[in-house]
Amino acid sequence: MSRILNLIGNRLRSDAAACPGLAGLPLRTICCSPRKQAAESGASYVLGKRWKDTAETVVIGGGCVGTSLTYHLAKGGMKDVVLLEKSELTAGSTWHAAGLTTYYHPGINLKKVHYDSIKLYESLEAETGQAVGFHQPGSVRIASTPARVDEIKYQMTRTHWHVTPQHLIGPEKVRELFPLINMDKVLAGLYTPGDGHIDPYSLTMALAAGARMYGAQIYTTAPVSALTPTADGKWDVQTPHGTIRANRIVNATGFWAREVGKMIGFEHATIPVHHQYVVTATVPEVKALKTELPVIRDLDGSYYLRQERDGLLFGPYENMEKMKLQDSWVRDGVPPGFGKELFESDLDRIMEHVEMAMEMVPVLKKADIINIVSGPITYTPDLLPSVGPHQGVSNYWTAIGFGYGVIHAGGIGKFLSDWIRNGEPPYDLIECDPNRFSKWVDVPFLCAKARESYGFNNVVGYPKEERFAGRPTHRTSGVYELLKDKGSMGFHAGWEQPHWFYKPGDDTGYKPSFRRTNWFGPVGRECKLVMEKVGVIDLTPFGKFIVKGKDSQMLLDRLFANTMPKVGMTNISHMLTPTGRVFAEVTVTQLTPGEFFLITGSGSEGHDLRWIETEAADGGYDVDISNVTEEMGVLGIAGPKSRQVLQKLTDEDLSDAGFKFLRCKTIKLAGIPVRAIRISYTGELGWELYMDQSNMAAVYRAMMEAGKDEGIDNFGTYAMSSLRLEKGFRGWGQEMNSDTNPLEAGLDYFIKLNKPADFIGKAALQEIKAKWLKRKLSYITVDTDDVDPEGNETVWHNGKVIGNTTSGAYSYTSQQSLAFAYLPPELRSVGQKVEVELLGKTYPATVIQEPLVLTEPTRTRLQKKGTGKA
Ligand code: THG
Repeated sequence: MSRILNLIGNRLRSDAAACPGLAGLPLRTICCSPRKQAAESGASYVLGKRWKDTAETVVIGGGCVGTSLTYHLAKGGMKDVVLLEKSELTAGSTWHAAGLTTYYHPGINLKKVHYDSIKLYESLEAETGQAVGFHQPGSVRIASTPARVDEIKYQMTRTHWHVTPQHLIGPEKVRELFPLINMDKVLAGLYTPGDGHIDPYSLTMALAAGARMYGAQIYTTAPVSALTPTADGKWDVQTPHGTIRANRIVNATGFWAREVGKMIGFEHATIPVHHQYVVTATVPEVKALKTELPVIRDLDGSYYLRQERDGLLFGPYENMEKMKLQDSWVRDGVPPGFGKELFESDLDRIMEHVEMAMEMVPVLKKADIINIVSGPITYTPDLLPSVGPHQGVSNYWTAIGFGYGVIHAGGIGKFLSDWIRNGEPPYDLIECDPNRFSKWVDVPFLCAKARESYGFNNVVGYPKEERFAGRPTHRTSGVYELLKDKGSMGFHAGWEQPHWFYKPGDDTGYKPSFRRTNWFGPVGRECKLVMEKVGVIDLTPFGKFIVKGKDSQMLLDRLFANTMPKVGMTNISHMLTPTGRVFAEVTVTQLTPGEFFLITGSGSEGHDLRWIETEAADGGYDVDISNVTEEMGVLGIAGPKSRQVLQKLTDEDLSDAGFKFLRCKTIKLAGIPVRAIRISYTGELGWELYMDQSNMAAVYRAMMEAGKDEGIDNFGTYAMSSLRLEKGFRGWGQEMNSDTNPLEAGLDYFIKLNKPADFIGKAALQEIKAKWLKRKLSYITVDTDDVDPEGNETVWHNGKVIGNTTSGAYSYTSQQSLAFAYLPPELRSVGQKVEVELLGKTYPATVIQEPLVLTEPTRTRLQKKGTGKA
């Protein structure tokens, strides 16, 4: 180690001034001084290329992401695709990236992105004639604690129903694959063949070559100086060489994304962080190897390590206190002209990880470090990129916030190109929707979250993971102060919402686990409360919109597959994509003639709003759309005694005849006006009460006081999830999303193919209906022990993968584990036995009839029938 430190002291500088030192950078890294290529004089030519005045799509930013998008658009047949790069291709974060590629991603959808990237990178050289330096020695994620082994098993069941190959291997196999490892701490490994690394510079050049080959125009030294929307929804993209009129623009500008966003009034949620990696000189033991070492990720040491020529390269992720943010770039802007430059390296900051790496791979102790690269990479609050059309403006798309740009570039370029060309996303990628962030993200939040995300890069990924940095934001409901110390809070779209509540004797706080943990008992208590008495829940995070105006009914009839409710009524309606998949699930209420109130889940506020606004603008509808999410608070009250409690606070007739299921009325509760809808996602008798945030505390206190005799209490979202599952209610983003059609999701009841309006997706759905469905949502019980399904697990039958769960929970009412799962039609009849994989074991599961527990309206109907009153 002292040798390394000496070397650092004497030889190492990796900032731009020490440019010649970069000769030791990985072979494929090019010199850091930009080629001095001035634009040719005259406005109509740039670098010898004729300037185009118009374009179908202008992609701004020539890193691997922007170049990949340009390649895919052009290859997909789009004419007039232009890429504008302010200095030269790869400048920014691409050129200094470590270039790792992996099939692994803990998310469900991102696995597809990684897969598409790798498949593209494998074939790009043959297609473009440009070498890309792709090495695929495989990778091993190393587990050195029992929790890690569980994490691997947890991840495997989420992977088995994908194409990605993955193997849980023992320590001996780890050593066989990576002979230089010290086995002391190795318990197991997750081996992924096909993983490796690629040369980001060559990759970008190959994508650019491909893009040009398919007809795209790439201009370098073409910085965008202004973006001006035109009256017809297009953009004037201004550069020193001239202006391009574009039908759409895509911001793919990496750490410049905020600067470009500001040109049109957005503060994008991205921030540069300093990422360092260390490159060694030749290591004799590495040189002596016959085959290239796989990439290893020492998760508890929090670094990746791979072979670089005959040496090693390793990159650590420091913890959130130590990591370095480039927050001055957020506050003051990126220094003009920053291109192929690096930051001053700082070995002290990563010393802990260097030591851990030397322990795990002892040859490192003798290795000479020839370079430490410290470059800016962008982070978002949740480490996922922001990819897609942006809400609030027409024809502006983003592909920004990539912490792992090289592995995402290929797949995201394809995803976005498909979406742009086809008008709908090719598959669900809601976690990367740019509209998951909006004005509630401020700079302190962004900084706190980027720190946390960076520091937690290799943290154990538990189900129901909760992260606490930067909370609360200004999105707290009118009862937050009353509830915040009473239970465990969850974070949804910037809001704090209780997961579950504490009682004396409970083991409190956030105790994550792959198995049932401290909330398991208390959530059962809350389910019982709602099933037998009455509970109150803060539902403020719902996204809430008002759509009104002359054409409102016409617009909604076009957007939704259900018939629009009459005045004073509510229904559940789905927005479908043109190919008939479920883009959104919304409850719709007609408040007054032509005035509609739309309510969606917290995670889809901006996602749904953007879709509605785009259709309204593109279709020329005369409507007024407003987002009332923040000003409006929501309390849910549910349970057999909820009517009795509410009735004490109002003169309004709340009887079943006076206030029917799925009706909406403005009533006064304890003298306070609230909009009440008789609906409850618990399936029990209940109301949702919409009111001004400032009235929430008073209404909450009045209900708690009025309900004392009935045993009223709080419940949280965990109980809600279990209760809705018992009733067979589907959840958007789980049972249905833009990967599923409503017929396979069993939503037929809400889809009105015979309604006169030609709603989006209708024709496609008619076609789907005429065909045989390959899979259908099924309802299963799972015979587990101390672990419950939570969704996305593999379903097996006779040793074969036959499907996947979509959500799961323990049903306290029926005392068994429950899940929804997609199964092939021949294996989904009631009584069918299948198996669900959980933490490396398969558990017996049985297809059952829906629902397991009757909902209140159904129960009421049945009871009435039973007593002959129906
Ligand atoms: N409340 C409100 N809006 C919402 C939700 C909510 N929007 C998003 C999401 N949740 C919508 N999901 C549902 C799904 C089912 C039901 C309510 C919201 C429901 N279904 C009954 C059933 O299936 O039996 C009634 C259906 C019917 O008869 O039409 O209640 O929770 N405001």
